[in-house]
Amino acid sequence: MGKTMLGVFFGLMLAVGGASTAFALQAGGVEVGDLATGRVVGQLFSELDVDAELFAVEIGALKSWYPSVTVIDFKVRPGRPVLLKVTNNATAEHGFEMTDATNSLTPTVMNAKIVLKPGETKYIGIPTSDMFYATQGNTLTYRCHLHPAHLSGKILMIK
Ligand SMILES: [Cu+2]
Repeated sequence: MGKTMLGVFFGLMLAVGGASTAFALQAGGVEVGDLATGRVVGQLFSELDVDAELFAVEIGALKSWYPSVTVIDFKVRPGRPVLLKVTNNATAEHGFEMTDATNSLTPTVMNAKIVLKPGETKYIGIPTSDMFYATQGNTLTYRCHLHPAHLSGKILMIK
């Protein structure tokens, strides 16, 4: 019910904003949770397919999100929400922050941000509307906001 109201609200915002603001659609639908209980736009995470698995890894002194590039092809993919599985395979806490680097300073940008304990796994559900309308280009970047030297990664979207 709450989600439906939110959808109606954003729909109205878009209608009122019209063509004057190309990116008027708010990115409000991103949800972080566990596989068993998480849901996004009314759909349980457990009923969705995982689009990508991402891992925080430490290789000696090197900290990285792996893999560094993930491609999601929306031309062949059904129109369900995107589900990412993020796991910290390292021995220290690491952050996961995903956003659109091109317009990361605008309030409407798509943003998902969590901190993972060592060994912890979380799921991130993203409505496809957020992937399409809250990003300017075809690239989303994910990085660790706890460690500036921690190597980042990208999701490339084929729209
Ligand atoms: Cu880190």
